[in-house]
Amino acid sequence: MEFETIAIERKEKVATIRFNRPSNLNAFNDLMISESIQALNAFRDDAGTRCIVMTGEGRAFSAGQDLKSAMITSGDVSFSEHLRQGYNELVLLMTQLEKPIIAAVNGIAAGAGFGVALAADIRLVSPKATFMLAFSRLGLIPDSGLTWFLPRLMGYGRAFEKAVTAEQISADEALSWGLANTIIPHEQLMAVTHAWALRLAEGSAIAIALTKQAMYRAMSKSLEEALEDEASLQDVAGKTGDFIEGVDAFLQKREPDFSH
Ligand code: T3D
Repeated sequence: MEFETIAIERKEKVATIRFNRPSNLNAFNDLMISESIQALNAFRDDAGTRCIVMTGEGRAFSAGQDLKSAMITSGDVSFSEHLRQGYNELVLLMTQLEKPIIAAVNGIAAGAGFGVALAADIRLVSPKATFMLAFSRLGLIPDSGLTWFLPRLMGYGRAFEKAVTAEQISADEALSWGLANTIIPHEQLMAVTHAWALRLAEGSAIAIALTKQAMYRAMSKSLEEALEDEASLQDVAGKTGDFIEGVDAFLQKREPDFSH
């Protein structure tokens, strides 16, 4: 796969997508959105890939929509179409993908870049990472899933405050408000992320896929509906070789091998 705006890498069942427009703080132009979608689809279909990492080249994760792109500067824009065919597709693909995605947040994640970071399943962040809802400074509203993710993760009050003030959220705040899973020293971010990704890659792929599906579905369900969904998905998980291997491993007092 040849890409212009992203760099990709495969190492030991872990695929990495690195946003690669550092001179613009990895702002998303249309090509970077579509290449990210293309790469995610390819890794979804690649049996050898069990976990995906997304990160940014240089000092940013991503500064969001490329404000210098023709899409913005021409003044002749259907935002709704641009969102539907771009960020909405990317965010939905990430959340529906049956493989875990880790965002290694190496620097600022602003606007749609913030949304993309939140669409990952896990966020490992450098102390240099900051998160920013830049939209209000442009007279826009949060998009790319941010109105859905943020109140769920850090509560409506904080989400609304950061949306209307566009103040940056530090790595420490992100950790204490549930946006980040952990903070990792900057120089070790990619090595530690790879270790996390390998751990997920070695887990039961079916159990991870169904857990992701069940949790996203539960967020729009009643408790009764979520319990019922868990029951039917557990039927799927319980009929796999991974369940047999997991029980065998427990009884034989060894680590399970889910590598098939
Ligand atoms: O339909 C739709 O798609 C609408 C959807 C919109 C989604 C959105 O994402 S809207 C939000 C867009 N993003 C922003 O508003 C953030 C803009 N950037 C900034 O506010 C600042 O750059 C940062 C706070 C992120 C970082 O500040 P700082 O001082 O560390 O860096 P800088 O000097 O501002 O930026 C460095 C370079 O990156 C600079 O280029 P230059 O002058 O050296 O040639 C700057 O212009 C460029 N850059 C930063 N952000 C963007 C960008 N270029 C294009 N688009 C950007 N978003």
